[in-house]
Amino acid sequence: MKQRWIRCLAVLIVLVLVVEPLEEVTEQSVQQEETVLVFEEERAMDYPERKEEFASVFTLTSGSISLEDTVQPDQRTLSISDWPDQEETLTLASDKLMFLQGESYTFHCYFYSDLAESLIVRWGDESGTFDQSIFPIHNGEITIDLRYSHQQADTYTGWISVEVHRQSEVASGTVMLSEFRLLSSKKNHSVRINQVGYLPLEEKLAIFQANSGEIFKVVDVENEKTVFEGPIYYTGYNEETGEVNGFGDFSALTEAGRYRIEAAVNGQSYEFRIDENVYDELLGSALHMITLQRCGQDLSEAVAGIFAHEACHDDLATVYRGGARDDFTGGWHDAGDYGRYTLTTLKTVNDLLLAGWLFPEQFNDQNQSPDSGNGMLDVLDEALVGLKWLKKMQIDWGPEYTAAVTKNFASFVMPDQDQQPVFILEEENTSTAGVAGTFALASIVFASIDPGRSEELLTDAIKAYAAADHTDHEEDKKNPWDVTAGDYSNGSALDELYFAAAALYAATQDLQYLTDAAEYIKKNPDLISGLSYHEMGGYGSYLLLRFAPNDSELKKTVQKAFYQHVAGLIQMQQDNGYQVAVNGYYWGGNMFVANNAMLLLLAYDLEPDPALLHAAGQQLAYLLGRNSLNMSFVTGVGTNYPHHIHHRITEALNVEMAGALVGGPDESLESSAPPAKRYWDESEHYSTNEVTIYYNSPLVFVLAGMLEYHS
Ligand code: 9MR
Ligand code: ZN
Repeated sequence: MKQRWIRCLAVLIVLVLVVEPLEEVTEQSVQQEETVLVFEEERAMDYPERKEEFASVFTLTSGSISLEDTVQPDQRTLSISDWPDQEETLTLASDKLMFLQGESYTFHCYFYSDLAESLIVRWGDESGTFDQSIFPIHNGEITIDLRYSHQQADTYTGWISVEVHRQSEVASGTVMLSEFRLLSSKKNHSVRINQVGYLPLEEKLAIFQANSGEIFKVVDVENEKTVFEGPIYYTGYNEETGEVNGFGDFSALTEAGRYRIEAAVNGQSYEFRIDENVYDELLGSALHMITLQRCGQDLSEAVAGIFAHEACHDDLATVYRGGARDDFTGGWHDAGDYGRYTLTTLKTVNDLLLAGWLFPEQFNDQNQSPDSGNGMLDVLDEALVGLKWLKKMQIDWGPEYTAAVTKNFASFVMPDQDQQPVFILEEENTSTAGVAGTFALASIVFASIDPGRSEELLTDAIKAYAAADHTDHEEDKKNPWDVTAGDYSNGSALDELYFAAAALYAATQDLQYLTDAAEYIKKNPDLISGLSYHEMGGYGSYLLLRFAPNDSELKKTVQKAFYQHVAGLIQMQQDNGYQVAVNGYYWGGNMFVANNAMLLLLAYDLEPDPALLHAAGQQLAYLLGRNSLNMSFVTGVGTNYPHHIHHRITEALNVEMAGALVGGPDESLESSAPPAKRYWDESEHYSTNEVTIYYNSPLVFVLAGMLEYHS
């Protein structure tokens, strides 16, 4: 926390604003707010640092005018010794304000001067002035209550300025301003929180998106009582969102209940809950989303409800090269399309296996997945769907085919209506090495549950590993010319090979695999942390750190790099206005937010440092609504969530599905909005609004981990 304070003190542009959250702003309510919220004596003592910043939020431009500028908490005095040119003006301006469309703002200020003729207050943004008002002052004082109604689109670079014009006869004297307030007219919901809610013991942060005063309060919505008050720590201008962000910490509030947050101009947050069970239902629906992606089996109404359909893609498929026909049914539809891809299936299986292995308690009778009657946890049962298909995709002597796709994406029909023939695309090193890792991991997870299966998995893993060409294949195999289905690029197979070697070591304790793993790391030290379909090193590192002997050089190397990487994530998070470690805003970026959370939890599993757990929770909070879009990126949960996902089944049926994580903002989309806000809840925007099995699988892991570690 200390670190955060220091960071906050460094913030330059801070304007204290006060909100009137419950009613329209009138002069009377302005008066009330002044005494109630910000400038009460005790407040000043509680938050002295913020007070110092207060009057300095207006930047002064004075040209050739000689003056002394005294800044006090709620007062600014300009003692002017020489104002040579009457044409020249003194300007106080505050920028980086956020004006929201349809919102009204009131600027309040007390002003005294013995040399000013008039004041001009302007509102504007980088494109120019929106509105301006002139106040004659002529040697005296004035209290300004100026209202401005913002009808343009939201602005991220708004400003307000006060221009002082000199009287003709006087060239020296005083200008004094105090009681600055900027008030918003109505209650908006711009305080950002995790809309799904918080576990009682979770670290709880709210994010503020405008210069907005010193404190926030948490109100119990049952009785409208304020149950918590805390300071807002400003983190400065956030280029990604175009906002001045700050955060408030209300972790100390642990009592179950329904709450909202209120703060100055920011208004308030949506209602949220604090409860032990806030994530239970979501964990169920996030896993069930993957169940609903199953291919090649009847999904009965009992299992799938309105999403029920008959077995799809259940004919024999044709191996693209060679033309052999065989049974490649099963697995999951990847995403909004009906393709089935090895790499994304591997990632999904890994995440489900790890969730079931590390957090078995969280999956007992918890969700609506079908019971295969094998006595297995539902999450492992779901992993088996992927594993069985991966086995079908393995060529006898070890290599793994890469995809089962139709030549063109299906039209927007239910999967059992998609009659195009399925083709099996060529084996590839990344897929083969990846499947070796995943099968080896599965053999460990199933060792005590189903020893027979575990042994088989290990045999197939060893076979795949032996078949994987142990060189780095940089170039990807692209789809054949006549196949326009999804094309997952991978790059290097080194990370899959590293994962495979680590997992095989963990499964067999054969030291040769450790030696191999060390070789791969040597070739590329950066491969230790990935948890995606194209970078699988993180799975390997977790297994190595868990199973390799302490005196192994490799373990020491990996440990250092791995913990450096997670420390970097925590740093990235603390430097971000939304307290989220986000590597960028691009197609499927939310997967990386979820993966970062997963990696932090894996690190926490190995070394229970609370900072790791807190950081993981902040990632989840971002996904569930605490972001600049004020949007839960998971369908059906929170207050404001996507309604138009890119997903053939839901589009064909014209219904919504719960528990699916969308891709999130994509800065490559053309827009004047800042990168973090380039998101559209429209089904044709597949880069922002598609859902996939492998965005959801880390979400399943993270929800289960949060529940496990906070109970
Ligand atoms: O091909 C897409 C790739 O460039 C993206 O980085 C990736 C993000 O997850 O998604 C790929 O696109 C789709 C794939 O080709 C077919 N299934 C759905 C995928 C997700 O939108
Ligand atoms: Zn299918």
